Amino acid sequence: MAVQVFKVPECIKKDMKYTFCPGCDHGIAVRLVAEVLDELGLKENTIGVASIGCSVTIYDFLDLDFLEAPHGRALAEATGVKRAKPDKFVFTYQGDGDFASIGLAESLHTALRGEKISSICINNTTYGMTGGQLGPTTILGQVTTTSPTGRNLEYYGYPIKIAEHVALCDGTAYSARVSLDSVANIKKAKQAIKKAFEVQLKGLGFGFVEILSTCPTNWRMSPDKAHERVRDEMMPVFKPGVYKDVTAVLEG
Ligand SMILES: Cc1ncc(C[n+]2csc(CCOP(=O)(O)OP(=O)(O)O)c2C)c(N)n1
Ligand code: SF4
Repeated sequence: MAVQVFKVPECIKKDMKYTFCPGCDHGIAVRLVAEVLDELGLKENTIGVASIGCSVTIYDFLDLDFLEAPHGRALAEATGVKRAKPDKFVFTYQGDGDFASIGLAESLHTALRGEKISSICINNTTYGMTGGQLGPTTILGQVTTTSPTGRNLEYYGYPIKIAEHVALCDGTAYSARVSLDSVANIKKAKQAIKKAFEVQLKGLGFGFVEILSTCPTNWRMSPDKAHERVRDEMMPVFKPGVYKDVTAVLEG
């Protein structure tokens, strides 16, 4: 039987220890970003902006120029970088709390302005780094450390559907939601990341991918059970799909 050899992307530092929790989907997402940067030949021309949350450690793994932004301000910082250096490829890597709670204004206004930036947002329905509190994407009924009896509609309202909101912004060129719960969906996630990066390279506007991800530690689940939860509880609420793609209009 032929043995398949997986090439480690050039962008990934070779001497790094894995620091995410076992079974966390952040690891897969970072790997996909690295593969796409390699495939598009962007390693030498990229500036990444890391946010606050478990997402921040992306700059430990990728051999790229990186800035760290205060919590929620990644896209404001990325806007400054892109405007000062329009020839650079600029992307952010953020958590859902960072993107859609403290940073919601920065995020949507970046999309409304049509900044030529790409953004990856990890939706794990909780504040991972700080211990699993209720966040903007926590599902109705979900137990968290700050909603021990489950998210209550009357008290907390509904979770935000980020990819749909980003798609409604006129400056958005691409907005999609993907999942990492299966090999087939991981492949689709990579295609979506590539699209979100390509719309920036074509100067078409803001590119966005929301990635449904696991947080086995704070969900108190095994990695397998966590992926089951993504399928059974998250995907029916946060439906994967492409919510906007201006290239489909232009090309099709
Ligand atoms: C201004 C500010 N407020 C609050 C915090 C504390 N804080 C650090 S990480 C974080 C939540 C991160 O959650 P999320 O963005 O969903 O990312 P995850 O860790 O789940 O990947 C919070 C509230 C902070 N660092 N700065
Ligand atoms: S706390 Fe959750 S999101 Fe953060 S690294 Fe651990 S499993 Fe991943």
